[in-house]
Amino acid sequence: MIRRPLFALVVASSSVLASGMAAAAPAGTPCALLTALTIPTVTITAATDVAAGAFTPPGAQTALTVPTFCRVEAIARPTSDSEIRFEVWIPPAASWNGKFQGVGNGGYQGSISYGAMATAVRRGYATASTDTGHAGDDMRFGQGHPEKLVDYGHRAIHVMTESAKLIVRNAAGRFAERSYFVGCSAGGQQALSEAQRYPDDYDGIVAGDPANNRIRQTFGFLASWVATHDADGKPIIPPAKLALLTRSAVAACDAIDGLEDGLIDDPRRCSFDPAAVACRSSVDDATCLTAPQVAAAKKMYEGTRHPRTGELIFTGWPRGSEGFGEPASQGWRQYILDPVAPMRADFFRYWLFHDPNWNFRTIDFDRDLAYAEQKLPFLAAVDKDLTAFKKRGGKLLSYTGWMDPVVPPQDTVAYYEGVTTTMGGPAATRDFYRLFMAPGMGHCAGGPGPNQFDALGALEQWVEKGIAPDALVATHRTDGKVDRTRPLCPYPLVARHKGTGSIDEAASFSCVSATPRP
Ligand SMILES: [Ca+2]
Repeated sequence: MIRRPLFALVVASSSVLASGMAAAAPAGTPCALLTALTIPTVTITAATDVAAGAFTPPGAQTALTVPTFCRVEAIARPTSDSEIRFEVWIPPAASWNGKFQGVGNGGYQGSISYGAMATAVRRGYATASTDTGHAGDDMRFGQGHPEKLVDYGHRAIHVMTESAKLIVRNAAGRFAERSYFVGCSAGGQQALSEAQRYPDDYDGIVAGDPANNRIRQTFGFLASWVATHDADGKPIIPPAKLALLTRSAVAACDAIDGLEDGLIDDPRRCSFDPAAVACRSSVDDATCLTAPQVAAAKKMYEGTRHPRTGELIFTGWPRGSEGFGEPASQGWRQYILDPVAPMRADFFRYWLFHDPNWNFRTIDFDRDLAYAEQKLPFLAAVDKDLTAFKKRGGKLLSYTGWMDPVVPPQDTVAYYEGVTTTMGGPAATRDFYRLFMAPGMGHCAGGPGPNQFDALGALEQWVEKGIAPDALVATHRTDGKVDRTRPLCPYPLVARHKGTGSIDEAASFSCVSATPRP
């Protein structure tokens, strides 16, 4: 008799306790206490609550607009030579979308991609970025530090990813439900490297204008610099004539795709010969190209061939990419013509030959290429076998501008076609990997073609709902106003005008098979 009420009371208390536990969010660790985590080889140096509003990243002049988040700063040292800085930003439980997003880097820059992190956290993601193990873009960081090169090549992104997942788990009290990686340029290489080397890291990967063929691209930069500079190192083609080349190439090839819209749908179909605008006399004026200028442009299109076998070492740059905008980045100036020496020549000096006095004119495109591919394979991401990534259910969404003057789009297409062959054909590849080519788009952004689109949104649909992207609707803006929309189609499909409706409206186009190339 005495026990009964007591028993009932105990039961009642436990059920209150149980329902209370079920209703509450899983117990996470308060932000400031995350410094106490003991992840092997990782030191958390700071963990601070950041208030919504303006956040000015270290060393930056302008502030980013951010929601409230927990900012974790950390250093990973997977080897005794490593010093990989990374940050993890975690939204509070109420605004977290339950997902994690790793973001990529640009070029050789050793810096945390704060802008991309702000974009991710605004979208509700927990996010992470790393400096890839060095500061700045001076390539001398790798001299005498072979492990730092591996960190930059691929390890830093992986270590960041594994550590960030754990930090998010501890901060939120549970693991993220999905993980995505988003990157363009060097970030596109990192994206493909993750799919190839660390297939378990991400459920979905966005690889934009990927610089994944890094070793051969570096040889391509050098060959193209030599082909476009005179013996004194002066650029042969002035900027105004780059614009002339683009105008002439577009005029010659615009209609080949069946629609005169100022865009070359597929520059591989364009055989514009710069000799068509050669000067008729010895007078060199702004409306024509001299013989050396014609020869230099042709070499840019042709790419770099192996001196002994004739094999294409690295593809040339597409017709249309010469100079489609005023900034040096919208054409061949930034990476080829403006530099006083071949871009990334320090790759050879400090990473390959360990000879600061190396003269780039002594390069041997036979033996030196073989040596580089033997010694530095960890710097490239060119494995065409994505079986493990496909098998774990991963989805890979890639895109590239057909006017990209930095990473030649033909190389991105060649990688996609190589994977298609390796993975068992187009249908077996489309299941998990799609490539969207953007006519008239430059390197990651910009250009006369529609070049803004939500790749991550399309990937989320694919990963989370099984809805594969059949097109990405891209917009082009002039002075902030949308003046053209157009579907980007999964390669090898192309957007074709239906015959009615505005050529500036995506709805007037459908994705169809391209006619075979001649
Ligand atoms: Ca056209």
